[in-house]
Amino acid sequence: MRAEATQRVALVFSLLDANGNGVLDAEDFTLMGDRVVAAAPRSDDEAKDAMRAAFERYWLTLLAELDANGDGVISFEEYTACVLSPERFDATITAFAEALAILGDPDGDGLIERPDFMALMTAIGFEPGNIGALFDAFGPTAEDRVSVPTWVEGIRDYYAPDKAGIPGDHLVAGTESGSAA
Ligand SMILES: [Ca+2]
Ligand SMILES: [Ca+2]
Ligand SMILES: [Ca+2]
Repeated sequence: MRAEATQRVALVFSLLDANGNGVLDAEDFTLMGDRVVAAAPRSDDEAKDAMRAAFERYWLTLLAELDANGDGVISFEEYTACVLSPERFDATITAFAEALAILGDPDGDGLIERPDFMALMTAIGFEPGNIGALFDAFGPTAEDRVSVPTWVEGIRDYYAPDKAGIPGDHLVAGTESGSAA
């Protein structure tokens, strides 16, 4: 596994632990779903329901695949195993990525505007400076938008164990100097 992949996974674990108890549990994903949906006030109910459902599916998949000791929560050690067999999470991650990107496209034109992107990614917990760097790395249009498929692919790459120097690495950078490819 690439070091960058380990760093990406560690960051996501810390953000997903929304209730801050040190492990991933069902409540984390309810809290996170509510938080992300609240950051998309212009999106319709269908998109919001899909986002909440995607967070729930995300949790149920983690629980089914990674709870090695069967205690009903996912420790960091258990979580890191997810990057070793990404094929088991591919469908869930893809569904999650699509729900998030569609939530970020309230006017349904297939393009994500920077303020919507910033709002959703801030709700998840990423650093604003890093979110902006990620958006730039996606190569926005002259109108400062990125396509839904670009974001979906970016999320999928984020979870890939063999990827380095990808746009998603910007999210891990503590400062803008940490993102060298
Ligand atoms: Ca937790
Ligand atoms: Ca466990
Ligand atoms: Ca749009």
